[in-house]
Amino acid sequence: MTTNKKLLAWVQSLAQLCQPDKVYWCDGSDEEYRHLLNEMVASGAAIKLNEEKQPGSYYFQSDPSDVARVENRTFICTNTKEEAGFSNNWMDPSEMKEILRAKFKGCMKGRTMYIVPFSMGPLGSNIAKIGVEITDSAYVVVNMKIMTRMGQPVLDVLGNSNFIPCVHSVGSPLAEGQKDVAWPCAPIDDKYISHFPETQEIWSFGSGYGGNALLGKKCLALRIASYIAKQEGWLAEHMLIMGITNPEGEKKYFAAAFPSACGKTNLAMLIPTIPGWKVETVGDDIAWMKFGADGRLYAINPEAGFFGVVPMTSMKTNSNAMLLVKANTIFTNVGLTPDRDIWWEGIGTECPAGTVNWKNKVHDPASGEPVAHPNARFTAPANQCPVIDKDWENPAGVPISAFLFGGRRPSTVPFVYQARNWNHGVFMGSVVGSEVTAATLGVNDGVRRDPFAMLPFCGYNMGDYFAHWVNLGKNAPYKTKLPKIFNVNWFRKDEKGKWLWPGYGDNIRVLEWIFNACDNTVETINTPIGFMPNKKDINLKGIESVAANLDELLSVNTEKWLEECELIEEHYANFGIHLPNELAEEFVALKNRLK
Ligand code: GTP
Ligand code: SPV
Ligand code: MN
Repeated sequence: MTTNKKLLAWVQSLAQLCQPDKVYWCDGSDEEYRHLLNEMVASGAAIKLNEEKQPGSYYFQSDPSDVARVENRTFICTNTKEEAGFSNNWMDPSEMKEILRAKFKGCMKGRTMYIVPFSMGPLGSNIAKIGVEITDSAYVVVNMKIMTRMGQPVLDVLGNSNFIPCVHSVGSPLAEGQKDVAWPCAPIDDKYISHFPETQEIWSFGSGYGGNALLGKKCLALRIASYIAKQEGWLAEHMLIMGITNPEGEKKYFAAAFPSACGKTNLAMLIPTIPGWKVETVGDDIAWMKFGADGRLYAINPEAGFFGVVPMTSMKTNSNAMLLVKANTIFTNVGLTPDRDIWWEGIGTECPAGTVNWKNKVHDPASGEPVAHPNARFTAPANQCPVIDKDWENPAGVPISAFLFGGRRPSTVPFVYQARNWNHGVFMGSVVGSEVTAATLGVNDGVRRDPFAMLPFCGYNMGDYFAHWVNLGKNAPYKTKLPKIFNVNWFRKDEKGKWLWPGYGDNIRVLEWIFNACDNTVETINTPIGFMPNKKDINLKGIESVAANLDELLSVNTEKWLEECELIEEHYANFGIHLPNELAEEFVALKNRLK
């Protein structure tokens, strides 16, 4: 319960607007969680998985049209289009409010309105932010229970203070006596994932999936938070946070920005294939960072759970993720076996006959259709991760030694290189590109630029965001304590399309080099694109056959890089006067070094 007047008045006005049958305040208890899931099992929206194989776990299939974030239906509503920048869909705030008022009017008829108070970041931490999500989806409530700190304890901490209002509806009201479907949602053109950075509000209509609906994640912790962070001088980034300990017992923390479905969760939980090294997980998707009193940059994971890509996860590629999801996990859009267990492509076992695919049809191997949707996800509590870092909930955060940028680049980009200095590192982040993945709908194939992996998540003009990064370096209390910046690429392929690098646990071999480069204990080669390793310093013990690929993995092909520069030119042209001079200068310097 709460006596927060603003909150009470807001809930009342939304109940009037949305006209739900019931209003329910979530307390965040385990009983409530079970109860909601039992209700969804009873209604046919969920299936309880085999208790022996997947204790406490549930299975959902989404509507086939509602399987990922929808970038063309995601809006940043700033006062001017210029403030949103070329990379965001812009709409005038009052125009959008008018559309939303019409959409939300009566949109919860026949449904329950759930009030979900949540904290991004440890409860009561001064870095944390409190939001309240209003939703008509019980699926969203149980996911928010895993992904955030949620319920009455949040209201207790909130007291009479301000919160970030987040309104969500699946956009599918029920007429009198109308039977619900398993996954209600609105048609694609009727979805509105809208953000009002200046007034710090989120309104999401028509989707029940992932970042469209779990509003603490991409909407609050990235789009709204990036806007706040710019004003207040900190960073809200699409980055994993990992602890890495060398055989001598020295520990560092790295934060890495890769676009969606490019390996953050896997890197955060990596199982080293070389002896003596240890990796521990702080977060797998989002990092909020501020300078500490000692001048170092400290990061917290604002989330409390992992919403991870399922396909290709196996005991071989990532046993930590497999152990993480062994119990108390929600699976969305994977396959369901006849004995109510789960199955997906790359799980490492044969698909049992009679397995039902994510579209609820018995799988026909001859059809060529996948069993799991490529963006099928698990939702699992972070504290179930076998390698969760002891400081993952430390409100002060963990000190970051290195930033890693990367994406899926089959050619051109070597598998590791280091920035020459801070601004060069910001330049590297600003030109990150990747092959398009299944994490988003409606984007054409090919390499797309996804600066800092933030293209779909920056709540304001991306050129100003680059300037914020440049300024952060300029104004850092101690320049020498800034994280070093690297670019990595696990996704190089040969002409036949085969991976040149084994990836996953073997990525520790690259992290080892980065760890040593942070301490300047390894010699580097000065190349036109940045500092690179000597071949001998990449530890290939146990994977000697890869040695033949190392030249290719570490090659800087001038011709290809000049082509890359043409693409960067096109990319940079989008920013107009918002492109910081420092980055334009870095680009000129790169071209000169390549000549
Ligand atoms: P989001 O949750 O969408 O932000 O994705 P993510 O960046 O956390 O990516 P994730 O770790 O879930 O990996 C996405 C896909 O890439 C999965 O199918 C992984 O199996 C695959 N993948 C991850 N790491 C590697 C790697 O080192 N090499 C190769 N070849 N594939 C990888
Ligand atoms: C991503 O796409 O980067 C995700 C999944 O982490 S979602 O929460 O749907 O945005
Ligand atoms: Mn992500």
